[in-house]
Amino acid sequence: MQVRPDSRTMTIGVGLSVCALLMGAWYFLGGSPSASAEDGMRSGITCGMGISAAKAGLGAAAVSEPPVAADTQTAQPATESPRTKVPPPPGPVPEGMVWIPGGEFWMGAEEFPDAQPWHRVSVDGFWMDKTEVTNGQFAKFVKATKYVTLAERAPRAEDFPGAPPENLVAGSVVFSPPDHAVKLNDHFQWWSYVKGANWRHPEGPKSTIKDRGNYPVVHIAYDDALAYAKWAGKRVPTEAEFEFAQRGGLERKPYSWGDELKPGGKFMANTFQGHFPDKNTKEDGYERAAPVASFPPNSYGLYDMAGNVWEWTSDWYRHDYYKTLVAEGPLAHNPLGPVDSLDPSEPGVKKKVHRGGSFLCTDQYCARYIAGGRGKGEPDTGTNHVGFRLVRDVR
Ligand SMILES: [Ca+2]
Repeated sequence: MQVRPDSRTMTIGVGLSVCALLMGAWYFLGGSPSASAEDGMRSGITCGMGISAAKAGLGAAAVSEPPVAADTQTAQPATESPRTKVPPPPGPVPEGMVWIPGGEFWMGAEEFPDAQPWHRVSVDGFWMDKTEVTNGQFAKFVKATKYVTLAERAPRAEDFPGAPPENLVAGSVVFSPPDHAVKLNDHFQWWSYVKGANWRHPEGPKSTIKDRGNYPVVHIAYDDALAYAKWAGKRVPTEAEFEFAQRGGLERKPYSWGDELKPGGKFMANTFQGHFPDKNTKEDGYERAAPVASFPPNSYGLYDMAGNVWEWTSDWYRHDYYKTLVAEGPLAHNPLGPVDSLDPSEPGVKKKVHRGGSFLCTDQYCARYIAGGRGKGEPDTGTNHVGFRLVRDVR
């Protein structure tokens, strides 16, 4: 599999203008440097913004890897959520998966412009990985196939005309928070292209996944997820399948576990607490990704369907897709997403939908741990808060 020249070329070619567009979009959409939580949700910003711009630095903007603080490990006991009645699976349960029965549901979220309007969707039943794919699982795949992820491949000179050869270094985009409060419209303040960052070295070359075998694999590009899926005999879920599974049978609830962010004062997902992006108080126990299944599962038995790391879906991202879908009829069955992609904050950059939010989501900034919240990213770009999980059809 090759690096997609269209995407990376576009990114490096328009790096500075992308930044300008981001800033322009921010103000156009009503944002301000002292954005409130409501601003953060309504303006359409996500905690992934600025990633393209950071990547455009390829080498030139590479920074030393950020220090890795030890997690406080105030472990959350993974107690069960109240379970809805789930029909029995159609056959033997594949290892590590759970049966998602399929059905009809309300899809959307009133908190975000690109997740409106609410609309009726139905999906067929499918198997889904209980957890995000882990480093340990991905290592088995790499050992068996010798697969090399996109972040481990040096960018090709022909894809980046004009870039100095010394800048064409393999790496990936890493969350590198400043040590002081910054304006939330300057994404360069917390995303950096780090030479040598990849799934084996999530925060940079000196970091390691030793003792992180049960953490979600990160720095996974969409094509990396496809390659793993082919090997595993599975596929990337559609956006509708992800949301159906995420909601766990609960109708139009803000969270995959119900109505409250912290029922009984208990954290239900790995998100960001404190002051974004400079001070993570990690009250939930984790500064970055947590081991999978560190928090309670939803009613279908799925872990980390909110927070921890963003997960790829197979749908192209368009901010207006739900409006189009509603115009086509009262019920969409197994929708596959739009045929093209449009993110108004970065027009011309094709993106796939991310789902679930990450350890960087906070009510101060993007809040997309809320059920139905949508993220997006270029298919050739993973970061240290993007991973995946897979589904399998009934055979
Ligand atoms: Ca956290």
